[in-house]
Amino acid sequence: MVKCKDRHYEFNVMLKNTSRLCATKPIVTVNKQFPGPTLYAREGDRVLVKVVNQVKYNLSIHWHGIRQLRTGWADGPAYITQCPIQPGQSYVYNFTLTGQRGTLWWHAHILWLRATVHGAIVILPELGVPYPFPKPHNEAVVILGTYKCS
Ligand SMILES: [Cu+2]
Repeated sequence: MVKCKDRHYEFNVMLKNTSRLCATKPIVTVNKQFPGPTLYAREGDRVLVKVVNQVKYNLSIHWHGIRQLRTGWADGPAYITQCPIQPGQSYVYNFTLTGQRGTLWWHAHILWLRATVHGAIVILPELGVPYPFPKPHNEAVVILGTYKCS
């Protein structure tokens, strides 16, 4: 029997002072992490992410590449599948990982916020199901991004 879990995450979208190359300035982050937190789940799990908007911009989070089967409203593009989450408001994304595994990513789906509001989603196979390749000795999540100095 397959045991599926609920995976609860809380994403507090907030400012963080960050130094990169040329200057220190506040950037919009999730939980003051840049890149944002890595979300881990197994195929078949239900993912519940409470996004709390603590910045002054409207925003939404898109789960890039996640199949939204009968949960289209959880996909995330602002003004397309949902109204943006307004400052001071929160929204719970609720979707089930079905028929896919591997590493994807999530990102803000509005304006320029995706430049700093993004992170990885690691979908592991169901418990007891091996990878379709020899088990790696080690795994690391790599996130590529750009950061503009202005
Ligand atoms: Cu995307």
